[in-house]
Amino acid sequence: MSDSITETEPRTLGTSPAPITAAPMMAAPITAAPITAAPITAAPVRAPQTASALTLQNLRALLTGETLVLHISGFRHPDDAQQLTQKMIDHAQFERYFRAPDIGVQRTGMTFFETNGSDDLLLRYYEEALLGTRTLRQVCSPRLSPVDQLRLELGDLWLEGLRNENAHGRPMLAGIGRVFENGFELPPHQDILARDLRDATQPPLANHQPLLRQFSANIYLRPAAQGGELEIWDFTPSFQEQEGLRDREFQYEGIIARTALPAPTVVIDPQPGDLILFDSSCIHAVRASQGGPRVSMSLFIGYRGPNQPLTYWN
Ligand SMILES: O=C(O)CCC(=O)C(=O)O
Ligand SMILES: [Fe+2]
Repeated sequence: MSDSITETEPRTLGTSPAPITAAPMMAAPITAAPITAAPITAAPVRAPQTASALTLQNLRALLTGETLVLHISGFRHPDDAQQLTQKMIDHAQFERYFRAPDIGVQRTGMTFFETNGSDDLLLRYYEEALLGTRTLRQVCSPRLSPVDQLRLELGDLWLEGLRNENAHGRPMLAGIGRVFENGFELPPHQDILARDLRDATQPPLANHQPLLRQFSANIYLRPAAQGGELEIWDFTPSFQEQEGLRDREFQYEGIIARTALPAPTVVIDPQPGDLILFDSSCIHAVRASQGGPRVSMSLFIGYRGPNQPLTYWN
């Protein structure tokens, strides 16, 4: 079984399907079926790993797909997380995602995912990317931005290095802050660069290689007083399967109906200063939070194999 995320997913149904394949040891894949589909009965298979620091061993286990989620507690000191939360709230500018305006989650810089189908937005993304990266660093100053710390630590461990994802020959955004508005969930979805590239108006560079895996990395600065748990399903539907599971209540077509899903494989209640990394092609969601904004910072990490540099972007 191949476990690569391909970049050749069809733009529309029915053309040269090359789905994202299931992770190793997955439950039997469901077939694409619309709203009437029976609930998926994905068996919980891969366990989360918790640790007090990133190591080459726990990083490798995550990258190779052995671990579903890597939870580093105390990546930043809780006091530090509190100070950074205040800086973010006082100095960062947040807005909702252009592509998901009905979801109460706001981010600092505009992300690549939002450029879909628009030349203007793609241009704007690249024009603002470097400024967005630097602004987030500036907001954290004189403290080290948790996103920068993550880049440094990954670079220390991964001898093949770490570089900007560079899909189009221009620096991509590297790091966002996020606030989750009171009472809003981030509904089940997948984050897959191949799909975002397919939706962009410019093809990637000719030498742009597909990723084997993509990870979401989040550093939690201010978790919600109630709710705000991260839910992950050890299940990676293909593009066609995802379309069959779509929740049409939401504007963004990548949202998956909760009613079509079994209980999540893992539910994590992040604490201030924690770092959590997980395979973002697996369905994941954030439960509705109450009691002040849930504040975090986020970065995608790309993996192309043991002898390739890791990459990062938003
Ligand atoms: O905030 C979280 O816990 C996860 C948000 C998310 O969907 C992601 O980082 O891909
Ligand atoms: Fe996500």
